[in-house]
Amino acid sequence: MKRHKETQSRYRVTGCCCAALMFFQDLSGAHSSVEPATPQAGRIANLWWVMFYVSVAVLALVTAALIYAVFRRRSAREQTAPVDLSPNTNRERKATRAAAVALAVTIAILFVLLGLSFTTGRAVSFLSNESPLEIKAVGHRWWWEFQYVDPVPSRGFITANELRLPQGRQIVLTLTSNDVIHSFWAPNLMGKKDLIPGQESRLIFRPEKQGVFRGQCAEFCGFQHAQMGFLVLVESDGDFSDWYNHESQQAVQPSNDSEKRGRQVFLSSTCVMCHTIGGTPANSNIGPPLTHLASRTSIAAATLTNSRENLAKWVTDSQKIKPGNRMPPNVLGPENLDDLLNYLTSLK
Ligand code: HEC
Ligand SMILES: [Cu+2]
Repeated sequence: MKRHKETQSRYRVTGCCCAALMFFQDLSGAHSSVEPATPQAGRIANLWWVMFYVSVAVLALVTAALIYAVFRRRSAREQTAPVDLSPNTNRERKATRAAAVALAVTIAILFVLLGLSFTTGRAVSFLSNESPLEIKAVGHRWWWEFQYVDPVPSRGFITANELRLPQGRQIVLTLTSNDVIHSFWAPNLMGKKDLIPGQESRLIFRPEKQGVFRGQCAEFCGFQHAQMGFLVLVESDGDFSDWYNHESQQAVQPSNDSEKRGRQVFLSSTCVMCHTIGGTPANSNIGPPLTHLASRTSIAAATLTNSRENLAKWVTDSQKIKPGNRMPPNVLGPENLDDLLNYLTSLK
C-alpha cells in the first residue's frame, strides 16, 4: 500500500497539469510510457528514446544547414560584383552530391528505425514457457470487464474497471469488445492494443514494479470515451492471492436488517436487468458486476472514488456524471436509497 502512495504522489508532482485537467485526482495512478514497470514497456521506452535522440540530431543538423545557407547567400549578395550565373559544372556536381548523400543518410536512418521497431515488436510479443496468468478484457461502453480465467472453472471470476496483477508473473491479456472498437492503454505496462468486436488479440507483459497505474481507452468510442479509464494495481504475490481467493467467492450475505432490505430493493428494481451480484438472482452483464463492489477503489471506470456519497450520486442519477452512459436514473425514496447504499457498501 505504501508503494501505491509513492507512485501516486510522484505522479502528482510530475503530472500535475494532467491531474488538474482530470478533476478526479485521487484516481490518477502513474500514467507514463517513459516510466516503464514491465520489461516490455522498457523496450518500448528505449525505442522511444532512440527515436527521440535521432530526431533531435536530424533537426539540429537540418537547422544548422539552413542557417549556413542563409548566411552564405547573404554574404554573396553583399558583394558588389554582379552575381555569376554562368553554368558551373563543378558547383552543380557538388550540390548534387550533397543532396544524394542527404537522401542516402535519410533512407538509412529510416531503415535503422524500422529495423528497431520490428525487433521491439517481436520482443514484446514474446511468450515464455512458464505458465501465464490469463485474463480476458472485454470493452463495453464505457467500462472494462476483466475475466480471470482459472484452471478450476469455479474459481474463475469477473470483475470490472480494476485490474489486479501479481508482481513478477507473466500476464496474457486477451482483448475483445462487446460493442465498438476500444483500445487498452496502460503506458507504464505495455503499448496500446485495440479491442475489436468478434475478434481476439492479446498483450503479454510481466509487471515488475508494484504500484497503481492508470489506464485509458485510447480509441474514440463515443461520448464518454474520455471517462473510460481503469486502474492496474500490481501487488505482491501474497496480497494478490488474498484478493483472488476473496473475489472467487460469492457476495457476502447481508448482516443486518437494513442491508437485507437493501438487497431486496436491489433485487426488486431494474438493477437486476443489468448487473450481477454473485449468489443472488441478479445475473446480467450490461453493467459492471457488483459482487465485490466495495473492494474496488473507484467506480464508473475510474471516474469517481468509491465512496458512499459518490455511490449515492451515481445510483440516483449517473447521467449527471457520465451523460449518455447506459445506466438510467433511478427514483428511490430516501429510506430505500439508504438501505440500498448500506447493502452496496457491505459488498466487500
Ligand atoms: C439498463 C442497465 C442498468 C440498470 C437498470 C442499472 N445499471 Fe448500474 N450500471 C450500468 C452500466 C452500463 C454501468 C457502467 C456505466 C459506466 O461506467 O459507463 C453501471 C454502473 C453501476 C455502478 C458502478 C459500478 C462500477 O464498478 O463502476 C453501480 C454501483 C451501479 N451501476 C448500481 C446500480 C443500481 C443500484 C441499479 C438499480 C437501482 C442499477 N445500477 C441499474 C447499467 C445499469
Ligand atoms: Cu472505449
